Amino acid sequence: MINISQPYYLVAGLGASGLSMAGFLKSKGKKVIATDIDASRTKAAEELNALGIETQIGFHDQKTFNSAAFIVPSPGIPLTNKYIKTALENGVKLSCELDIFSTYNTLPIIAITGTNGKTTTTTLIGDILRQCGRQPFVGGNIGTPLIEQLMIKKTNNINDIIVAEISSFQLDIATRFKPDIALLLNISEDHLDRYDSFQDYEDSKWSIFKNQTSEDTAVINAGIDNFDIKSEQLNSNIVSFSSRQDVRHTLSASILQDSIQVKTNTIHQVIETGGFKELCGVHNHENMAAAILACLGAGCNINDISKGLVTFKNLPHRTEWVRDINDISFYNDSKATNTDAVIRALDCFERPIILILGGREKGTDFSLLVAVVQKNVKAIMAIGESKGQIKNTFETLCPVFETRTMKEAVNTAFIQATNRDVVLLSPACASFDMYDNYAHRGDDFKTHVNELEKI
Ligand code: UMA
Repeated sequence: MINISQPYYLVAGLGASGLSMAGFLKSKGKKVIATDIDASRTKAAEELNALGIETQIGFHDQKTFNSAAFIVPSPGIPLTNKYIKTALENGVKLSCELDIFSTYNTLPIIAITGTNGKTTTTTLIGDILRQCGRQPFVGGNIGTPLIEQLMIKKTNNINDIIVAEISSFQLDIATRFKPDIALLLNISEDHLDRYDSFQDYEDSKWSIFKNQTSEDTAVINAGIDNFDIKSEQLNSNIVSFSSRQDVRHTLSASILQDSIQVKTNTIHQVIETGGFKELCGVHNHENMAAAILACLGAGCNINDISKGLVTFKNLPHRTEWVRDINDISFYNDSKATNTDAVIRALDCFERPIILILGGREKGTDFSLLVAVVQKNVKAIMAIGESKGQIKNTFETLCPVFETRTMKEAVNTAFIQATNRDVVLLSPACASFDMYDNYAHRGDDFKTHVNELEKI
């Protein structure tokens, strides 16, 4: 029987984020109750029970929500959730990871948001900072909750800066989050199953700057729609980058065909991009430009930054080369869960592409891919729940094969491929119809590619 006589924090959702949060709040002497709708989360519950935290697992109880002092929802639970909505209507207060983190954190923060490239840029900034002799904590939406940094024992805590990947879900309910340096990489259609309109999603992304003052830095892609209007409303010190030649704003970094030109008050440097195999395509050069400007803002010198760029190893599942068989190259881009990410991956190749596309769509408009498919996709292997939709959209442009499994998709792609083709898994969809997550999907792709026999 849950004891609701004392004021308590209700932590809703016991994934990575909720689990850390419940433990942290308890360590701060708060009364905490934790709940998860999934009955299989018993291990998480046992962990919390051992800390003296009461749990409700396998169900949510409206009474427990209504009687809380604060609800701390996991980022994956929208505020339209009926238990949360009713409790808020009854006057219960909302809190969240970013606000609680902001209350206790004392380190400078570099925060990265955008629709695509967040994880690559976050990792790149972490690597460059290490090259510059800093000790970053790299976390947030990338996987390790920020709260974990607050739980590191003082004696072991060597971190001197936070590098945080931030999602729109996290930003939506944050009120106090104030990064010293905030990056907005790009905005394109995504998560339209969660937002009422694209404008709501855009507003969420721009809100990363809302608490910044002129002491703080905003690193923004000036090629983003409405950049001029939106950036004028900010109090931040703005530095911008762009690969588009038509932007009016004075840029601190311009992305040209084979180089990035960095121009600040003190620096005028040209960084050649031709040799960066791990970061192919214009989108990755934009990520590099953003990372360079953020690291300059954090006090790194340009030579150390250049060294960090050269030694950078990208993460798996992001246009990751898997194998060549008879000049046919296989790439795993399972992390591409929206159409813009697919456009970016296709941009890396000048060779004909056989594209493996599909999965669980999120309000996805596949017609956004028509132009790029017309340009250099020679066949599509459609997988998952959205395969019918994919066939309808593309069958007049190129052959579309509806395949039942990843193995069938890989094998059929291999049969269709001729020399110099690229077989690219870049699904534009979430993986949850067939897999636990995008990494599981990417690993499955790699397994079947590695099983292919040379002809
Ligand atoms: N749950 C309930 N009630 C509900 C719905 C869900 O109890 O009504 C429970 C589920 O049963 C589950 C838990 O909530 O146990 C899941 O919470 P969550 O989806 O927030 O997942 P976490 O494991 O806490 O992971 C979250 C981020 N997830 C999302 O934003 C969806 C992770 O980002 C992040 O790495 C992690 O916190 C640490 O900060 C992932 C993600 O997909 C990578 N992010 C989206 C993206 O990048 O597009 C935004």
